[in-house]
Amino acid sequence: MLYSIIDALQQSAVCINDILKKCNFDYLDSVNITGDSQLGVDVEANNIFKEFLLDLDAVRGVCSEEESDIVYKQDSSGVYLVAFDPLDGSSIVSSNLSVGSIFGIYNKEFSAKNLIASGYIVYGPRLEMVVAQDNVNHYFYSGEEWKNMGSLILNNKGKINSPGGTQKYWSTKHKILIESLFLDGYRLRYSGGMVPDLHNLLCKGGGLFSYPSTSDAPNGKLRALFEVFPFAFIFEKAGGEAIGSIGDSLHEGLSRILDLNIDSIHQSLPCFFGSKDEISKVKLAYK
Ligand code: P6P
Repeated sequence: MLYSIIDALQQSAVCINDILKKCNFDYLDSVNITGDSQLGVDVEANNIFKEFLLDLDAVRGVCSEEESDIVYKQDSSGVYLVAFDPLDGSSIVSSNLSVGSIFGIYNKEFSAKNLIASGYIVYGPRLEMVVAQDNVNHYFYSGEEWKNMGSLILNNKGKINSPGGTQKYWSTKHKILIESLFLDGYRLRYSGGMVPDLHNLLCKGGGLFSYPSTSDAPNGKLRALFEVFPFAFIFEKAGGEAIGSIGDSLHEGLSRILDLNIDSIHQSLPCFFGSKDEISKVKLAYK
């Protein structure tokens, strides 16, 4: 049953990849439920995912960054719910940087404990897809078929520092943490696209990606159901860790993201993804 969902996501990826190669990147007059401006291709990608996924018997409903509410099928016997960010990184696609789609497959309920598989698609020099279940499997599209490139595994300690959010609004402890990694020789890799930035970490053996609570965004920016939970699942399956907090992380400790509960489907949270060594440094800095 899960295979039919992965197959539908792969077909969606090929369609969206084709559109990205040919479309203009004009903004629409509309914004989505979280107030993000929308490109025409955001809406097209959203419709492609909905069409392929809602056509499956296994799928009972979907939840998207571009939809205000969960879209349930009438009279469905399906048990799976799919949350997705159809095109993450609209703000950088007009600069022709790599962007991506993110998905999480939930069993019966949109909650971290019910997440059973997740992954993402990278629209880059090559069309690639990563799917995490027991392992983190990496594929590329040859133009005719999806070829398995093997598994992605994180080292215990990496070399990349990928710090998100506006530095002017970072807390003092976050500034000290990020600076300490640079003083330790970590390399800055940050494009502003969650998918390519985290894919880079996974492909290059690890490090730290952070999108913290900031004074201008106390609950972070990245959304739990279709961005943070899927990547938390992926990083844990790749041998790393993912921590964050629901609420004001400036004053509360950080917890394992997949133990957290959300109050609304578009809720965002501060998040840290990385190799074990770097995540232990984050826990210390935020103690
Ligand atoms: P900032 C893209 O808009 C996005 O949602 C993620 O893909 C990315 O990680 C983040 O925002 C970048 O945000 O504030 O660092 O530019």
